[in-house]
Amino acid sequence: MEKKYLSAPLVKHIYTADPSAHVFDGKIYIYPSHDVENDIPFDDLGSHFAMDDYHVISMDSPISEAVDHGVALHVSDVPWASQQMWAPDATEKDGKFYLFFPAKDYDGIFRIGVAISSSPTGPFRPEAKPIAGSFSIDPAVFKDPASGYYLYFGGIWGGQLQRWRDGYFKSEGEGPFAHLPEPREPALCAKVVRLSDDLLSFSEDVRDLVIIDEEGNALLAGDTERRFFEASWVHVFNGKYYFSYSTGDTHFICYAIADNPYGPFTYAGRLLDPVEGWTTHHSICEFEGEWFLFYHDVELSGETHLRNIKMVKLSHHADGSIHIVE
Ligand code: FUB
Repeated sequence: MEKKYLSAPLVKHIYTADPSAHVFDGKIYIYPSHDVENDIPFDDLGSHFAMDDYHVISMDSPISEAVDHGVALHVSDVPWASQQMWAPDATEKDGKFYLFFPAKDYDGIFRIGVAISSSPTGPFRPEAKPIAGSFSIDPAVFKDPASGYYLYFGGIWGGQLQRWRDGYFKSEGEGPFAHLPEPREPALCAKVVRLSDDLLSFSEDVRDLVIIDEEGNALLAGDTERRFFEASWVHVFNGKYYFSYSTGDTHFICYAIADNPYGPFTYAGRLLDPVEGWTTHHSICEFEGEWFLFYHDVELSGETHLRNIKMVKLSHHADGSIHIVE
């Protein structure tokens, strides 16, 4: 059967994934992972995602050409990082641009770092150390007009979230399934924390972002079609906070809604069906009153670790629910 795709890759000369999109000064800026070819065997820890730099992609409008601005940050420029520059995000404050990125430190533990630039396209100058108290992957920075900047993060399996217990990294036990809760236990939560005024540190203890069902019960670890896996994102629509995320091994992008940035968030449904490739990771961005979903699949390569970013229109129904992208 002939394959049909909903939209085309935004760039074709490099492999890109995990697109975090924002509008700065009237233009769209996308902060993706930069996938690279390698010979590392596939495993459930994502070792084959062996990226070592970031490029920033910009678009004057949703129908404009996507422009690659070259290397914005390389792992060799980050004193604390050894490998695996996974999904980043960025924000703007007082004319400066802040790139938040996860990478493994020299002990093999994922941490989250910040790098700063005077331009949204970089180059970004990294801080000497990761954010104190940071761990796991997939940072998403959210600017709440009402209350400041928040960082959402976390990912299970290769993202190591299950290995953090009581503030310590459990080094014993190998493999993605070590330390995961039992199916009848509450699912592991994404994390949320308010950032300091300079955006370089956490201003409070990291909190669990709890997703509850319609009866108010926290989702269980065995509820794999709804529980959080990775790829946090937050947007605000009609005064409500929408937390969207990947369910990982069941390949959905789902969302949950709250009245405040911390939650609890009530599960509300799926917004993107499974794409071609194992991973799915997205962002949601408003441009001149229209909403867009940025996502990835593997149309260009057919290989799970060589992805390409795409975008498509997204619509909210009158009741606040999101029209699923199939
Ligand atoms: O790109 C590496 C990892 O794959 C990301 O951090 C996850 O969200 C998944 O897309």
